[in-house]
Amino acid sequence: MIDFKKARFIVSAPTLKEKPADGLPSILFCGRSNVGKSTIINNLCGQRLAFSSKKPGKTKLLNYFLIDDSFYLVDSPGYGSTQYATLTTINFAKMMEDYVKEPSLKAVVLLLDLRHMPGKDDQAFIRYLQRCGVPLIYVLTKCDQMNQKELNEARKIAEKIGITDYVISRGDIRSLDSLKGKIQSALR
Ligand SMILES: Nc1nc2c(ncn2[C@@H]2O[C@H](COP(=O)(O)OP(=O)(O)OP(=O)(O)O)[C@@H](O)[C@H]2O)c(=O)[nH]1
Ligand SMILES: [Mg+2]
Repeated sequence: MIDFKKARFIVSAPTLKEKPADGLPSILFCGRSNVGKSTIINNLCGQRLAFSSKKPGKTKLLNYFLIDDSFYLVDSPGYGSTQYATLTTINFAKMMEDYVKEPSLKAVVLLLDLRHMPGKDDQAFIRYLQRCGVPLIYVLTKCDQMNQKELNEARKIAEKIGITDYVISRGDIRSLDSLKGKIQSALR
């Protein structure tokens, strides 16, 4: 069993050149700005390691958090055609091109807020990762803010774009355990 609570910040990397050189496996968290990437990393670790904010565009670099001395959870800046995506100091597309070639990348955790239809950027990103053969773990975030009708709607949208296996994230223990299980499997 992985001890997610044994977590510490290691480095903020502007490009993959600055990532830790130990070759340990990494799990990369991606999604549009404000979807909840930093928050879910904090929830997984049970501590406030990653900076989250009400304002989009908070995370600006690749932030490496070492978990249980064995692998990294990597927080990333939001992508997409939002004004906030341009606030980041990294070139997201170029970073991903490099990252998918990294043998250390075990999975991408893709966060989607399906109160809105996924944007073209989300869909292009999903197709890209599928083509590259990177294992994808889908998380539907902010489900705690949805009523049953909205949740059903979100499920329908997910199905429509071919997402059948996903974690419904409400920030509760059950959804976090489910995500931990998927991360653990990806690391095997
Ligand atoms: N209700 C609810 N709010 C959430 C959830 N996850 C994140 N938030 C809120 O959404 C806002 C953005 O969260 P962040 O974790 O900073 O989002 P991010 O994806 O890291 O954003 P960037 O770093 O800007 O790309 C914060 O105000 C969080 O408290 C969730 O599951 N439920
Ligand atoms: Mg963030």
